[in-house]
Amino acid sequence: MRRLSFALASLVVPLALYACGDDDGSPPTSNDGAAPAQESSAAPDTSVDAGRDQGSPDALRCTQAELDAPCGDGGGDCTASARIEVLFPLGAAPAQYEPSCVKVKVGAVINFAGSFFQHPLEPLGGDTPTPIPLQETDPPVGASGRPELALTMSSAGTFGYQCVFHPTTMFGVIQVVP
Ligand SMILES: [Cu+2]
Repeated sequence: MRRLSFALASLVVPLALYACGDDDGSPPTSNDGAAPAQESSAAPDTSVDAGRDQGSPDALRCTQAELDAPCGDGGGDCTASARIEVLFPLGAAPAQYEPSCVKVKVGAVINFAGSFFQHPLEPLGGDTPTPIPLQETDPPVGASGRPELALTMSSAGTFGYQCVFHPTTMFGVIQVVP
């Protein structure tokens, strides 16, 4: 008999909760947190400008103008450099990759330096296959004093990336030219 009572109680409680939730007239919450509806995409256009952030999950968020700008702290055309350091935070607070929009030549090394544990790196958008891996754990600390992931850009293409945790704050594009 005890067992039966327990079974009845476990049936009644969820029913009571359900009825209670129904009484307040609030709309269903099953859609909370869902991604916003995507705009229907027209014919594919693979140019960087066309891929700029317009709500598409794999949009590249650097313009070609940004990638063509003179190489500086913010990135740009760094095809004269054999190695680019892309810095991001060690702490949990998000901050944009520096630089975030970079153009280099085939053979250049992009050295990501920061906490991959706090800011997991993931490829997003652009050409495939991408040289940018999903990196969720910290590689060894390098000369920058931060965990470093050195990636050799072995083929031409345009490759997007972002932080898994802070995709609206931390994102970038590496364009590799012959
Ligand atoms: Cu992050």
